[in-house]
Amino acid sequence: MANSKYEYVRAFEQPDVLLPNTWIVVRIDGRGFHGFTTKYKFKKPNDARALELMNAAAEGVMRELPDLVVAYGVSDEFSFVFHKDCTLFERRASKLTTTIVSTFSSYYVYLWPKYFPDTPLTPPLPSFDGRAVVYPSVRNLRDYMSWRQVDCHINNLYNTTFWALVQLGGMDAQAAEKELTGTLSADKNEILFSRFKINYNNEPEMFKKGSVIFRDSPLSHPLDDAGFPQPLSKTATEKDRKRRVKARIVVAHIDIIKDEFWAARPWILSGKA
Ligand code: DGT
Ligand code: MG
Ligand code: MG
Ligand code: MG
Ligand code: MG
Repeated sequence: MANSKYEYVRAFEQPDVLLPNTWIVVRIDGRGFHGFTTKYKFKKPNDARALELMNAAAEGVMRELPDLVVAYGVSDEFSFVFHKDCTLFERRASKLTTTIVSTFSSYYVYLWPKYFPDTPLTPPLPSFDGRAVVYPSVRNLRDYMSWRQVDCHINNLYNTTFWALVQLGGMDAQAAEKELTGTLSADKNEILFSRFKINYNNEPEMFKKGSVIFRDSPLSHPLDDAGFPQPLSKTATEKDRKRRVKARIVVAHIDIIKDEFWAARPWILSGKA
């Protein structure tokens, strides 16, 4: 395109390239979902259909962006992780974030009728915000993931107890809140069991653990003796990409805080050295 006198406006664009060699996490979160979940009468505190819809939308995002290695979702939020070697969109934060947000939102609306067949969506339609944060080490990344899963556990135990007091115990919201002020996890477990015969351990795993999504792919990057991934040749890299695209995407409701999950699936965080 020929230069025009208008061309100078390009200089106003600010670069937003994320630090190289760092794990990129894009977290999206439903906008005003307090109201949205009320409007569509989501079951409290957890609506399995709604959570499955979130998971299905996230799976669509994973499918369309093979650079994503893992995702974790709870409530109205999802965190998507790009490998530290990812070069998609030259690692521009706004391009990565907006692509994930819009792909996720499209899938959420597209898949809605499958999960809520009797409840058509009407405006205002669901939307999501998003942000990108980089983490320099696997330790930091895993601590981030652990932070979200601990949050899931704390909130779910609180909400499960709160709604038991209200729905089964006939308390009003204020009284239930007061009852729970200052209680520890053990106290909430006890309230659930002694008053409502609910064993928290038997609650659905999706509610207790949230949802982790990953590719069920064999280790594509061999590790050296020190456990560092070996660099791949160009053809091997291309093969790996194809494998990623074809890999089955798995949704699981399991612990991602302890080492087991990661140790059993070394391909998730391995990559080009
Ligand atoms: P925001 O994110 O600042 O735009 O505002 P909200 O209202 O989305 O707030 P947020 O994201 O902190 O909290 C999520 C809301 O969504 C919270 O009110 C609980 C609700 N929510 C999420 N999942 C479920 C569900 O499965 N059932 C019900 N009833 N509510 C849910
Ligand atoms: Mg919020
Ligand atoms: Mg929200
Ligand atoms: Mg939220
Ligand atoms: Mg364009």
